[in-house]
Amino acid sequence: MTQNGSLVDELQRLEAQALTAVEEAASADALEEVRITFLGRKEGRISGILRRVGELEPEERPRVGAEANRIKSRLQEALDQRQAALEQASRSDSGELDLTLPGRRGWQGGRHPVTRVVDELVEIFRGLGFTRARGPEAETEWYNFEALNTPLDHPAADEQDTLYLKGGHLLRSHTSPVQVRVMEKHEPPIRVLAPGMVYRRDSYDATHTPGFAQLEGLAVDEGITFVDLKATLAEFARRYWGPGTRVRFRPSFFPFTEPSAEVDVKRVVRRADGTEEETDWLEIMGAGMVDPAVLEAAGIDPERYTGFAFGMGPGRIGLLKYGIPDLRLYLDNDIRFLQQFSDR
Ligand code: 2NL
Repeated sequence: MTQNGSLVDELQRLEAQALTAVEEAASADALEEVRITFLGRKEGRISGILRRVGELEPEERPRVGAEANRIKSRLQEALDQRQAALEQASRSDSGELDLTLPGRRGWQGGRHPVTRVVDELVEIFRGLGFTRARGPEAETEWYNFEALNTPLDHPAADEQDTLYLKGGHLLRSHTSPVQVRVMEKHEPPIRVLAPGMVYRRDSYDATHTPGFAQLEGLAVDEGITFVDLKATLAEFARRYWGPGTRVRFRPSFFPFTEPSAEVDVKRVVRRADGTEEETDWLEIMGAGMVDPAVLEAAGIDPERYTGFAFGMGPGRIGLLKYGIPDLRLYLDNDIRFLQQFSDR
């Protein structure tokens, strides 16, 4: 290879290095460094090579000069482009902010309306000494029925009403099994809440869905009477719906409580003109004294302890609270519905 050829080679290696350095320059200052390093008149590396042109035969000099000029202008072009790109970037992320533009709100999730109601109910009962418990949604016949004084030939345990899984389990049809599990594990005094989803074989229409939220409560201790049940639920109702709320107990039946009652409330609502009006009686829950057979099945001595229990549907309470016309709205996950209950 001639002397000439190796100078041209050196120039081309410099060209490649210079173009990489231009692309990697992250600021105007860095870019100016690159320019000085390669194109600087005195110390620049291209000038350095051109200074050695004198070592070549005279007829070889023009080719080196021409190659150097081509590289210089190519490099200048790359420097200009890179400078424009850096300027553009700095303008858009700091220089020309329009401070008068309205802010952009990010998406933020919110609690499902039923979850909101559950949290409010749990919070009120927490103030009355109850804590929240959880348990499996796939249960055994023992926990869902037999321990609750409900024999398997009872209509509730029928395949018509209950969703059975393969392998002998079923989807719990109430959250009572959670409380049975609590009674098995803990000595009284017990004051526990069991909110959660429950499942029944049902139609899917405005007033029925095969899965819905339930919230049950249980208190077991020495000396608990129906008076404690009435006082607890009346206090709850006044904390949830306001001090003027009236509570009514009507006789009823559940296999797991004796005696049993349906609980109704009459709310005071304020009209637009400021005057007040009482609503009709609304059925909000079922309740009763825990049947001694249920205590016994969970390993609690019914001679020593008594208890009360209640169960309500937070979804149903939400219907009243928010004026929701159709239970299916809770399960459709339509963002236009859910957004109305966002926390902000
Ligand atoms: C309703 C009625 C009720 C209970 C649930 C219960 C639980 C245990 C023992 C005794 Cl471990 N009772 N739960 C009692 C009465 C009524 O729910 O209408 N629920 C939506």
